[in-house]
Amino acid sequence: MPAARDGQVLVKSAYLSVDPYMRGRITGIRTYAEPVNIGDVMQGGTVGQVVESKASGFVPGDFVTGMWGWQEFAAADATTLRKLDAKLAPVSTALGVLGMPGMTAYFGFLDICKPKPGETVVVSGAAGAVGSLVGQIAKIKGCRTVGIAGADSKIDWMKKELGFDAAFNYKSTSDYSTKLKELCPNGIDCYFDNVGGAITDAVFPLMNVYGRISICGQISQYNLEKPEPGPRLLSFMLVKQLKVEGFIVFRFADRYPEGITQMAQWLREGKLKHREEVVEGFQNTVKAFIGMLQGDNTGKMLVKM
Ligand code: NAP
Ligand code: FER
Repeated sequence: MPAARDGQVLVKSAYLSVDPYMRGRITGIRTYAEPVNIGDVMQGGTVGQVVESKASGFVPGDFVTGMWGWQEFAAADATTLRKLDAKLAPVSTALGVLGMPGMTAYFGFLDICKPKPGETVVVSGAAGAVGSLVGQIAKIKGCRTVGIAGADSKIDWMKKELGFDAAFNYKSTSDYSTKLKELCPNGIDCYFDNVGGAITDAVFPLMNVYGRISICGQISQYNLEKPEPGPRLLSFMLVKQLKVEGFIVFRFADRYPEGITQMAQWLREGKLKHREEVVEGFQNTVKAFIGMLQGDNTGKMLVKM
């Protein structure tokens, strides 16, 4: 059991987040962040309750969110914590729709794709934490929305509950290009890419002139031991005059209050739905993480302690 020092609080975890980026953190390779090494605590977003406080502004019982990772208790610096109001929204939403994935959807789509009413938006990974929100934001902005995901139950949910205009299951579809042409008769203006690989290869040739592509994730590639050779896509960028931009959500950190306020308002107004796939028990965290990478989740995958 850790002990809180001055300026710290002792927190008891309530929810742990499992996210695709964690796969990259355990490769031992440094990117913008240090890798998690063997013996380290696995890093990740967390929600918990204050047990003991040696910091002003926090009292036992407060719900907080932070990055203390996969552990049951932690002594966390108060400066790394954000207090949550359990009356405003269930605290687990701080790891999903009102947290990092929500901000990824909001800023990564609106700021990079700059969608206009009537445009066609394609979203890959469309039934997951980020993609399910992107599709709904696109509808709020008046776009025609087409989603791609890996299970019939996910396709049903996206079309019946989330308002996607069309969607298909990439695991039971052999020719993505023909399917996309059928579902996007006016071509594609915006593509929000969560997955990369063969799905993205099929989207590029169907982009309209001045189309915009937001590269959010490439989950189909995260587990590969060597890079996959792919078709050459830059010619499509040239002749269609596309804008393709990758981003990491943390670049928008100073604008999170705006994003959280807007997403919370859409939730209250019933314009935005969200779903959580909750795995119970700390001992099942690794199972939840691997399951998320394999598509077990509809919406945001969480572990409840
Ligand atoms: P998620 O979509 O909730 O969960 C991952 C999903 O990926 C699975 O449910 C699975 O659904 C799908 N998937 C797994 N392998 C796949 C494959 N080979 N091809 C196609 N789909 C596959 O996860 P998330 O947290 O919302 O993240 C979605 C993407 O956004 C990830 O690529 C992640 O790295 C990225 N992301 C980026 C940022 C950023 O700052 N740029 C921030 C957050 C997330 P199916 O059943 O559909 O296969
Ligand atoms: C993600 C995929 C990749 C993500 C961050 C990254 C915050 C960053 C990769 C790296 O540079 O290590 O889903 O989410």
